[in-house]
Amino acid sequence: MDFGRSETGPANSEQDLVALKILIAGGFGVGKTTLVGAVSEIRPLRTEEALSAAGRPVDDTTGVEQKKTTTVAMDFGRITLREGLVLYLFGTPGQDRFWFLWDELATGALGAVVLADTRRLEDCFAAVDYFERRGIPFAVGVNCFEGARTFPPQAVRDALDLSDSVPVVLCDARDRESTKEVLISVVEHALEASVRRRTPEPSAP
Ligand SMILES: Nc1nc2c(ncn2[C@@H]2O[C@H](COP(=O)(O)OP(=O)(O)OP(=O)(O)O)[C@@H](O)[C@H]2O)c(=O)[nH]1
Ligand SMILES: [Mg+2]
Repeated sequence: MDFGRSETGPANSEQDLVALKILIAGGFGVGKTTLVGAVSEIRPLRTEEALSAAGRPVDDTTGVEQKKTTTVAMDFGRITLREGLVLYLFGTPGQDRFWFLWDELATGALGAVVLADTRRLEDCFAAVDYFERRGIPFAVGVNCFEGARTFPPQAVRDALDLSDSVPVVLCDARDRESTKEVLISVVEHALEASVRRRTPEPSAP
């Protein structure tokens, strides 16, 4: 699948369609599949498998005890942010044993959402690190589970040692409007980053 600006052909020649690829990443059980399902306008593709007794020692469901399945390849969904601007959402698997899929999923991505749960913030360190190292712009969506203490975005930014330009947005992964806010913030952030990259630094006098 190609992403970016594409000509839509003679029927729609005045209008370009922009399709952007966004990854939804973060630790195990943080709500990635829930987010893609909540916001997608098509029936999301899911690759869920039941959590088994064999995986219990490594699949820590503390805080999400109702969780019965886990993503083993990817989630896929689509949302039209406005006419002519479509986001294709790719949810990553959350467990370390599926890291080998990330490079494939990240190819061609404009940006990423790193979902975080403040009860287990350390679970998203690896995702933050992954996108920082590759220079892929990302926003942090703090999925506010009931019963979890709410921290202001600045406290999460400090705890994750993020630069001031990285958006940190409180959200509810089950709520369409709330997750749309996170997606808009990552698209804006990624577009600003791409403009910055293309604008040459003014040369010293
Ligand atoms: N209360 C509450 N529950 C949530 C929220 N988001 C997700 N859940 C629940 O938390 C569990 C985990 O959600 P998933 O969407 O499967 O998480 P995931 O990040 O895709 O998990 P993996 O793919 O296994 O890493 C599910 O039981 C959801 O119903 C939320 O915002 N609030
Ligand atoms: Mg999942």
